[in-house]
Amino acid sequence: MKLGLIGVRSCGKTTIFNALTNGPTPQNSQAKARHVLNRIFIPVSDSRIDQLARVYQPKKTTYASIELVDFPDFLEKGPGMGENVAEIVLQMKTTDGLAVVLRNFDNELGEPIHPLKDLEKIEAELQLNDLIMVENRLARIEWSRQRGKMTSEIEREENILRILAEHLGNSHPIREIKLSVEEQKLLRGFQFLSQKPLMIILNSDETRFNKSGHFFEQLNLKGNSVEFSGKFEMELVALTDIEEARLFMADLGIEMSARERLTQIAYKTLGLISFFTVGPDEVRAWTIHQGDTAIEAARVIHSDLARGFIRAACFAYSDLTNLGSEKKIREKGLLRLEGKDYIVPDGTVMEIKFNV
Ligand SMILES: Nc1nc2c(ncn2[C@@H]2O[C@H](COP(=O)(O)OP(=O)(O)OP(=O)(O)O)[C@@H](O)[C@H]2O)c(=O)[nH]1
Ligand SMILES: [Mg+2]
Repeated sequence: MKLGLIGVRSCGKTTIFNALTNGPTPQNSQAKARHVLNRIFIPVSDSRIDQLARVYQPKKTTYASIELVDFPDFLEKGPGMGENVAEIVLQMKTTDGLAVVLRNFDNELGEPIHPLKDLEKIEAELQLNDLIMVENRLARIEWSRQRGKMTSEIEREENILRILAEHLGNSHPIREIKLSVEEQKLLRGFQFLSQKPLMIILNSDETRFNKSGHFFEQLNLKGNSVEFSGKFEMELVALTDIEEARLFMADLGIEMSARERLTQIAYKTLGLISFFTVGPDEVRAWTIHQGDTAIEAARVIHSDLARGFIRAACFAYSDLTNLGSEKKIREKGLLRLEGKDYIVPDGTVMEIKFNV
């Protein structure tokens, strides 16, 4: 899963990225000059994995992870950005979801703080990008029509694109439109930005943190929201004394680490769940979407497992904690063999039987 950090200029994207890694990434300024994007895989902490590791004592324990990409301000079309804007947009298209960072701190220029306006600006830009794509495609379809090259499939595409164009023209994101499975398929290739799940990170300074009350509720209506104190939390991760860091966090009323808060909200917004594979070599968590089937889960592990899929041997993590061992799970008949269309529930321990 890939998550993009976006936002207006200097809202604190890189600061938050650093708070989610282990402090400032040294290549930042150089990378910025070369327009190389900062990326990192963030482990998804999960006490179930810790418990599974205690049971199986594997050589290696691997948490699920979310890839985070720190995007520069893509509204910035100033000198040096030029074709880079197109490149940035292309990269943004490859993400599974977007997290908009909103400035809630005084900046050096003393500009007013207006997170909602910044959010609207970003949303408008995402929609504009999509609208341009839709209109270009519609123009090409029209050209096909004039040359007598229409097919029923292109006509269906045209119909749905017209709906999108109207919707976008009225300043609504594509994610608000209910699409049939067939329509989703027709549109998948466009990778529309305003179709991507969107979450919000309110980036507050220490004096504003945890004091947004009603406003934060308002923000939550626009999308799943979480509050960070980017600069403060970036300094926290640099502390080697964990107890000291905990005290600082408690002082500000932060209950979970930045990583935990981010991965939780990403899971919620993207509709993600975890399943587990276990054994003496490795205990590992994997990320899939709610509603994904056993074969889709197999594909996340390796395409060969999906290609040669025979059955998935499954049991529930909760059965293991209740009964204490896999042996007891077998005795109780709670180890099931499921086919490729089986919808995998969160917390399933799974072994894919396959043949290639
Ligand atoms: N007081 C305060 N300042 C912050 C906070 N987060 C970021 N800043 C400051 O805001 C400035 C911009 O931060 P960056 O993290 O570089 O912002 P950015 O969004 O990555 O900027 P661009 O990539 O240039 O668009 C820096 O001077 C930060 O120190 C915060 O939580 N509180
Ligand atoms: Mg930055």
